Amino acid sequence: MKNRVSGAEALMLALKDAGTEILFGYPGGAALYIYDALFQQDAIKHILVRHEQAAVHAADGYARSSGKPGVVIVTSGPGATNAITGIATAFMDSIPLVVISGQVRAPLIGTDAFQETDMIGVSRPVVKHNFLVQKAEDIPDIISKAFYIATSGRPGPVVVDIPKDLTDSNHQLNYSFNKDVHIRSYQPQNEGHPGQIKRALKLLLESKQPVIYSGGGVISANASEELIELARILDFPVTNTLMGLGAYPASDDRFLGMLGMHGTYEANMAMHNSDLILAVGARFDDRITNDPAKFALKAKKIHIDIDPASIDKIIDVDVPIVGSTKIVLRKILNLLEKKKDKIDKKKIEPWHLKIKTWRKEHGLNHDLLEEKSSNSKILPQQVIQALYQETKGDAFVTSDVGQHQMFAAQYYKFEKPRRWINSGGLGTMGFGLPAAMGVQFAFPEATVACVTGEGSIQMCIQELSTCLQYGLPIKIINVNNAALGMVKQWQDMQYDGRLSQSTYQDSLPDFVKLAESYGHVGMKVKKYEELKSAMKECFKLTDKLVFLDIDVDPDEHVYPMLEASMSLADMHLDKKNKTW
Ligand SMILES: Cc1ncc(C[n+]2csc(CCOP(=O)(O)OP(=O)(O)O)c2C)c(N)n1
Ligand SMILES: [Mg+2]
Repeated sequence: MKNRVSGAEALMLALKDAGTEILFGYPGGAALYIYDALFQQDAIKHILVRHEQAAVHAADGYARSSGKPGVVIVTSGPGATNAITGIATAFMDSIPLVVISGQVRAPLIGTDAFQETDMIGVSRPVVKHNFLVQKAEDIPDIISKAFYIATSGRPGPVVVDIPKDLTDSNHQLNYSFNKDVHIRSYQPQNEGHPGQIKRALKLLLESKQPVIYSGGGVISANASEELIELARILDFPVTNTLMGLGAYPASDDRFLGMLGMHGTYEANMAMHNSDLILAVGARFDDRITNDPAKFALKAKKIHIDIDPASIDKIIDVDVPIVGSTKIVLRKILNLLEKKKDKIDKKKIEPWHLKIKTWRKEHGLNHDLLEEKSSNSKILPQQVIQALYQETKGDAFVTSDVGQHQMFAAQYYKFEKPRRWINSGGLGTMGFGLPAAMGVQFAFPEATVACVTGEGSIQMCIQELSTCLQYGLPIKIINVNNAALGMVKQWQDMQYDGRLSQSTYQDSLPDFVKLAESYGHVGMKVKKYEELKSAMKECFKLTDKLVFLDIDVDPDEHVYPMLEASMSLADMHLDKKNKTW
């Protein structure tokens, strides 16, 4: 290796030394020295997307599915601003990303130079941290720190903005890479306070009506095994947030399904009536609590979270434990091992019976797939059930945002973590397809399905071209209700059915032809009778991208649905019935 390298070469070496195997990006003026250095190496593969937003979502899908940080490179100005939605999406869901943005030459910064945007300023509210590189010699250290910050503590996106002149061949530096990062002002607490853990244990052993409420923090810390062990030892029911699905196997009897805005009746009722909530890697956001002043008033609360800022932010808790969900759960398990005689599963039995009654009364109908409607229209829930059946519950499923996302969360039973990939916090339409690309790059042999809507898919449809270039056999399941369904549902329910700008007046494209023009296979399904066979045919084409465009009943709503500003027990159960 050359001793003296340029900033661009140092960047490539540092990315490689930080473990990068794949980069998602799009070139432009301010990044051209970097792209030139990329051209002259073969350690890192680069994926050329068709829009920078998609580069970030793809890196994000790669990170969510593999657990490794996603890496992105974009140019300055419009390249950088196009990346912002993707960065904000990752930030809201605590996904580790390192995003390199080119910047105008250092002497031009602040002069409104061509393609200049203050990326540090623009990205600040939606990153965990950002760096403006000031000297070429700093590049290796900054990259090392960026990966450390992105992946440690509560993970998140880190932006590294690099002025073009620092990557040219005039600046030569001696390259070395320091993996042992130490930042005095940033030291995540992983261990959990032993005193609080003991207090938590006492509450866990006393409770008669407990619920484990677990979220994305269990998945990001790979703590699923510990969660399952704890629930089984204590015989506690478990509910997952939208971000936490898969952390606890959906087929287990103790699983209540998702909670919150479109959570199951039994999950929301169990939370509302519980005497103890063990929150693990979940953050009590508004889609979960409904009115915080009415949230689970009878329950004591234990909150395990890596981010101290999450604790007491929305709901005051009795026992706060700042630490890695994996480490803290393991410590609780170790203590329980010595107190096995104190575990009294009998006293929880009536609670399990109560939950069973709730499930019986208003639980999700898992036999829908077998029920033909009188008009042969396909229900969106049936699409998800057919997908589940065809993939045997073992696919990676990405989704976009809207009704189809909620139906997927409710009806695809996730057994493993990192299989359900969706934009929970920001709710970004356009996420599904590029995220699926990232997943497919992380797992080239795996079955990857993107559940989407005709609205969302059009927000990053250009990525069909990227899929052709790299031969990605993604299965796009377009739940086509010819409307911005979730918007329409709200307008139906809260705005007297005035459908303001939520339908397209017959202007949708022919998705079959569209898929074909991009070089893929397109299939249309209109009738219930065709659904299962079409799904089968779609997944048989293992080496092809298939766009399955399925017309569904446009009048279907997602239920249960919480009534705003009330409690978790105040749900619309269908178009006519509600709980209050
Ligand atoms: C980028 C973006 N713009 C707007 C919204 C608001 N929004 C939420 S759901 C939705 C409708 C989505 O329509 P579609 O993808 O067809 O899904 P459906 O609800 O019909 O299943 C809209 C517009 C959003 N979440 N993201
Ligand atoms: Mg739609």
